[in-house]
Amino acid sequence: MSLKNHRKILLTGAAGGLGQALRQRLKANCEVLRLSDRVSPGEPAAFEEVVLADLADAAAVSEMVRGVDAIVHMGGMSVEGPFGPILQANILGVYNLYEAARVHGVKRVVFASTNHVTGFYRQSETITADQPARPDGLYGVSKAFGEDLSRFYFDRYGIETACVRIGSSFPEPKDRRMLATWLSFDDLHRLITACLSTPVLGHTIIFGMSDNAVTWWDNAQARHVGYVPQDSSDVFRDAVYARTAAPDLSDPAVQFQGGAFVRTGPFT
Ligand code: 15L
Repeated sequence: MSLKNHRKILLTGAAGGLGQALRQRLKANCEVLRLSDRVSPGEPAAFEEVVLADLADAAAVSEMVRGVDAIVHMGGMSVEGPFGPILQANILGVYNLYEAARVHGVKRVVFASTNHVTGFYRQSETITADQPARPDGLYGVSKAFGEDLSRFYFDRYGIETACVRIGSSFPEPKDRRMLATWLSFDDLHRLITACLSTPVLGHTIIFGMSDNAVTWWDNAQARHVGYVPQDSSDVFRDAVYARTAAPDLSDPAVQFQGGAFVRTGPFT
């Protein structure tokens, strides 16, 4: 099956951790991959082009988006921090992105949301995408804004978006919590590919996780995306247990899905 459903795809946040992991993999999805970030993602390969932009700069974002067929938006703040930078990158930035998508006629976006939109649900709960947001910090609140904004742009302008509530996307799960939240880089790419290629995406929220035995998230409402994970944290389970201490059940980071994010801050 050809994965090349789009001629030119924009990857924002291309210099970041997940951007770098996706850069090679997204080659399979397009003829031309446009890379963007505030800082250089490095020399472009033959199939790549680079357009640098600060997400808070509307004119720069417009040029970044002009001429692409789909957007994989991994840019912005990806951890908790002071409200100023979150406001610029994740709130103003995502507004600038959707305005540019509207103006330039881009019809499909994969938006990197986060599990921290629902971080204050308990680790003993299994939640679905239609349960209310319970952000565990300003970062989670900003991603909840992006989810709502993208729904508005779908309802009013028909721009389809998959909001991918990424769990923990690293080479391996680092701790016991990540046995539930882990998303391998290959599964992240499979998930984005599914979002880019499913015939009708609509506006969809999907939890970004591999096929982990322990999970807190139910993706039944996103079956139409066609994402079938092929990796699992289970193969790391014994090693993770061997190198980590038994959890303190009175610790909020152990009680809530957001882990340590629930006790981060305050920021000034
Ligand atoms: C996130 O949203 C962060 O970007 C990432 O660094 C991890 O901390 C991840 O969540 C997580 O919840 O493990």
